[in-house]
Amino acid sequence: MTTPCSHSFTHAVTRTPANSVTSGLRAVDRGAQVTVLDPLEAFPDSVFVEDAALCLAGTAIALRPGAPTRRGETAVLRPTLETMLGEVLELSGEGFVDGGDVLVTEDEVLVGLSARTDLAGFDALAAVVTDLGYRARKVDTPPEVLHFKTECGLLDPQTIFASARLAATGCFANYRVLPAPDGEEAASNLIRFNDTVFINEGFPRTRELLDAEGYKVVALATSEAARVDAGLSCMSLRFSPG
Ligand code: CIR
Repeated sequence: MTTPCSHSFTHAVTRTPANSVTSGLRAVDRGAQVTVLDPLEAFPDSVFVEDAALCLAGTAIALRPGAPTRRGETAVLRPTLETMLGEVLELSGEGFVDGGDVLVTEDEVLVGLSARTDLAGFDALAAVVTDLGYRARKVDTPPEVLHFKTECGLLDPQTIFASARLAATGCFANYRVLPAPDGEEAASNLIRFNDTVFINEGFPRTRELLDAEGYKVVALATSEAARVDAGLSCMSLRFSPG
């Protein structure tokens, strides 16, 4: 016979969580509603939803991705945007804009000209965001960088985390810039989502720097996305419906 003990057991029962566990009861709901769309086999880069639309001030703007193989992504995304945000605004003309080239701050929309985003695209987007109450500013993306936001991300209304080479272009002159540590430029593409800063995993000095600055940091595994030139921000559209 085993000796009785209040913390000694030989069996336990548990249950695999249901998908609906996200709707479980809680005292305070601190979460966000995350919609995971179905995969689109016809569009190999469609997981990078950020490039096909811009959500701003409770409104969705359909973008026109610069890569020919990505142009159809916007049409497939549009019904979801309409359901969640109502009427989707369109770009006039025939220019191109990838969402990865668009950094939104409190009152400004910085648009990096790049291999994917051209001047006509900037002009069209500038007209739309100006109507929504933002200033649009055209900036440059260094030639060897895919998207403007590949090397920067907003930490708070005044602070931008950016690679030294992007900051050196002077495009963030009106902001406080935290430079990415040398060798950790790929960490620059981070996301501030409510009180959390999500960073790409594998950048210990970036983590240390942001911890020291008082940000709540969560690192996510993105090495598979990096194989197709992508980082964190491109895999979501973040918004609050108006
Ligand atoms: C592309 O080249 O379009 C994709 N393989 C990667 C897109 C990454 N998007 C982003 O950084 N915004």
